Amino acid sequence: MAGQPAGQGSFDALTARERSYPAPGAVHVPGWLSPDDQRRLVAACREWARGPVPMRHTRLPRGGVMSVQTVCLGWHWSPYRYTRTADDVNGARVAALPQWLAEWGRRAVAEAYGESYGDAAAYEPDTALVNFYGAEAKMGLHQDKDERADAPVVSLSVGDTCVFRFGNTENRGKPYTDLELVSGDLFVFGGASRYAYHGVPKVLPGTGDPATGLAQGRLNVTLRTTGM
Ligand code: MD3
Ligand code: FE
Repeated sequence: MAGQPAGQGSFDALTARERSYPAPGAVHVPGWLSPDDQRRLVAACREWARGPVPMRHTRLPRGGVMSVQTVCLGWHWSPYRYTRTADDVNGARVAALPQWLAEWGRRAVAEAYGESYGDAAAYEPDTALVNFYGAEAKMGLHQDKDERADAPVVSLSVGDTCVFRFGNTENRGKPYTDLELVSGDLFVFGGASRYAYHGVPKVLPGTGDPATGLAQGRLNVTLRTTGM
């Protein structure tokens, strides 16, 4: 910030959340998406939510429905597989994963891992899951293991802050770490963290900035490589 007396530090710097490495292969980069990028992502999600496959609460095999609403790009995820058509919704083929979003994924992997990752330019996500959380939505602890490739998962969050629970690779129990995911945050999960249990125990309503285009709730977009 301009006008700061030398050596005093800014309020921003005192409260800035720093990059962290909660586990091997897991990188959290707060504020990675600019306000413009967040607005662009919200606007795109709003279009994807309309179709060709509408955003909906995924039905679970035993009769439940997820509290989160989801729409997929590239491949359609339904418990517990990927298909090209949304046979559990309207049978339509999902929209393509746009090049610009795959490019954000490559930039995310490159910036999160730096030199330590083999070839971020070769990271080619082929699906995105767009999740919308209303005030009451949650996601229980689970592993993402329906992909046949072990490439990293890139997670982008916009809107209300949530509590994100990041666990171990063995079971749903402890040890786990709770951290907040704030609008604009990037998280990359690769290597030893790729099959860690994780979930969203709660959203903190009213914490998002309506200037993103999202008046309420939380959006999370994950980029993945299905290996299909
Ligand atoms: C850790 N989504 O869609 S993103 C999911 O905020 C999912 O909507 C959550 O879990 C959300 O499957 C969490 C963070 C995340 C995503 C994928 C991971 C963490 C991960 C894959 C492996 C390990
Ligand atoms: Fe997940």
